[in-house]
Amino acid sequence: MRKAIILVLVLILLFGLSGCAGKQDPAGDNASIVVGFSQLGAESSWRIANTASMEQAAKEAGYSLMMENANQKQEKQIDAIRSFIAYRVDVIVFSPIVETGWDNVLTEAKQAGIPVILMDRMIETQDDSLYTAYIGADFYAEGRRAGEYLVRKADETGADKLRIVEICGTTDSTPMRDRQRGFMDVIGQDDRFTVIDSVDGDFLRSKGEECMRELLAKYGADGIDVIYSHNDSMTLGALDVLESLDDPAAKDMILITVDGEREAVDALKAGRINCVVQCTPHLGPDVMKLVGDLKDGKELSKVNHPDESAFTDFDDLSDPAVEGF
Ligand code: GYE
Repeated sequence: MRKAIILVLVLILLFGLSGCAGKQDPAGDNASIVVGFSQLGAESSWRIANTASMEQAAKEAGYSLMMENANQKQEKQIDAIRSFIAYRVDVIVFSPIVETGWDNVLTEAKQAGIPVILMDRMIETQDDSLYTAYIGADFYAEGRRAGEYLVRKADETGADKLRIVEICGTTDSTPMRDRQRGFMDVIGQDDRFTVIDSVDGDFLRSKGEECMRELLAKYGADGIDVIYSHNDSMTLGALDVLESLDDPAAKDMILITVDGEREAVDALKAGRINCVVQCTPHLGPDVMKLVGDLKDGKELSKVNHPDESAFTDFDDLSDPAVEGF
């Protein structure tokens, strides 16, 4: 009899404890999964929303996220990845600031048997086995969308000579390279369009402002018809400068931007920007899904792109679906 009572007590205790553990940790064994995440910086609203998305999604999935922010320095990202390897995290997720220079550190991760997911930006390498999967936008398609908008604008307004200035994102980063390539592939052979200058704005609002000042000093507002800027932060910086001028030519410029943050979409609605090509920063849930698939031993598709489109002044901008992040 005593034995039976003890057994019942032990069972109650065991079930009680596991019940408690279940309540405190709804994700169960996910909590033991450590994801090392090297974010490249905090250069734009896109990046800040992307970091928040990663943090939120990791929390919801119940994974432990070990995050390092590299403040736009490749060496810092390499150090962070090395520290994740030393810590023996389960998965490394990173957003490479530029495309080249990763082979050594990723070979170290591979030798340590730690899978690597590239988030947002790509790397250039001869050895595709250095990363397990890529999740991020199709930047080439984004560049094409920007070009297609401009072609339509020229068709509809009958413009036959448009002088374009391009404000580029971080040199040698995937979005910079591919947004440029996609755009040029659409407009490059059409003689209505000439890119008169292409400058580096490093994806920063302050630099967008600086670039605009320099471009205006060089060409004057009436020497520029179109601004194609690789992200909203730089566009908004350029717009601040344009709007501080009391010059109708500055107001007439066609502005094409990429990302889709709220301030840019609001500026589109207010008629101050003409086209916003979307690029979603909300990649966290998809990244955590890949981490889960890895944990379950599933095969991952190598390249994963979210669905994206563009908002333009040809659209019905009162549609509630037209909103920024
Ligand atoms: O467009 C820009 C950010 O890599 C897609 O980086 C990202 C880009 C984004 O700084 O705003």
